Amino acid sequence: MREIDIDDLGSDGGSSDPYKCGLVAMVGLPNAGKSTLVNALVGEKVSAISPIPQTTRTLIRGILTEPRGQIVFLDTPGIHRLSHAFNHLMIDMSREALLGAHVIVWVISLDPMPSRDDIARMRDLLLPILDGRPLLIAATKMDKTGGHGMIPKLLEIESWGLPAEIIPVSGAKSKNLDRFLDVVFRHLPEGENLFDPELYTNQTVRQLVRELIQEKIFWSLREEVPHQSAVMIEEYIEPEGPRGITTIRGVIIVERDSQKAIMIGSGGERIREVSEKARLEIERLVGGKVFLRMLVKVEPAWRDNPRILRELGYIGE
Ligand SMILES: Nc1nc2c(ncn2[C@@H]2O[C@H](COP(=O)(O)OP(=O)(O)OP(=O)(O)O)[C@@H](O)[C@H]2O)c(=O)[nH]1
Ligand SMILES: [Mg+2]
Repeated sequence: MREIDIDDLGSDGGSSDPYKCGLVAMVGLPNAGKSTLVNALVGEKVSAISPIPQTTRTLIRGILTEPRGQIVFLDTPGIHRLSHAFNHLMIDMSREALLGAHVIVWVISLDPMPSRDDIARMRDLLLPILDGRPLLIAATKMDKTGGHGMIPKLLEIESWGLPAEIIPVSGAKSKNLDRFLDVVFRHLPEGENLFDPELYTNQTVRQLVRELIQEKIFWSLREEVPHQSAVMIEEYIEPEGPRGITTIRGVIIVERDSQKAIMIGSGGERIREVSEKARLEIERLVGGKVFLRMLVKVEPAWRDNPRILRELGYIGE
């Protein structure tokens, strides 16, 4: 997390600028690069990233506090076409973020660019609900286009005629983020911190752990298995002393026996790989040794089952 430097306060001649604070919804199509951008802006991994669309499933808040103000970024599930109840929930979460935000950022991938249909769908969703609020376009993945390749793509976005300032950025390579933040701060309302400035997310450690394990599943498996899986933390025991071990027991839920076999892998190879990769990141998160044990369980049609969706925290009590 960025430290607040007392010398910085007012040292840029901007001491008379009011302190700003607000909610900034980051929305867009699946795989656009929203979570990568939020993590880069906040400087910590608050949200899982993967090459598979629909990685983000819940509303995740990434908090950035600077001498000039506090931004609460709302990372949202990508807006996609609907099927399961679970997918409807994901879209609802994006909509909820959109309705409550002070600034709306449409994250658009420069490479690959979205299709015409997808652009029209997003525009139809966003424009009617702006209600006078500022819309920004974060044209991300600029590192993939090369300097010259970027210009025609930015011009194309401009030709869509949206009432939005367009800022090219790269979440993966942390490019142009300062400029992006300047623009966001310009549009934020005055206000006091919404969250403790020490926090970089409002998620609990358990939720961050779940997000990290889910991310490793997305990276280790392809096709439909990751989407049809979910992680539950059944037991989380804090270490006894400063050098103690955090014990975590969790379950990966899948929909069918065949998926369970894939998730476990031959001789347990796959589940070991997922657990090992997750464990290393969780150790970094908690700052100590971790014992992580994951089991795989079949729960047919869990994505349409309100009881399980509630247990997983995807819907409220
Ligand atoms: N080269 C490059 N790749 C990026 C950048 N941002 C994201 N990616 C890649 O794009 C893929 C999707 O990134 P995510 O951040 O998970 O995208 P998302 O919009 O959060 O996706 P959903 O949660 O599924 O809606 C991953 O493979 C990222 O590594 C970028 O700035 N440059
Ligand atoms: Mg995401």
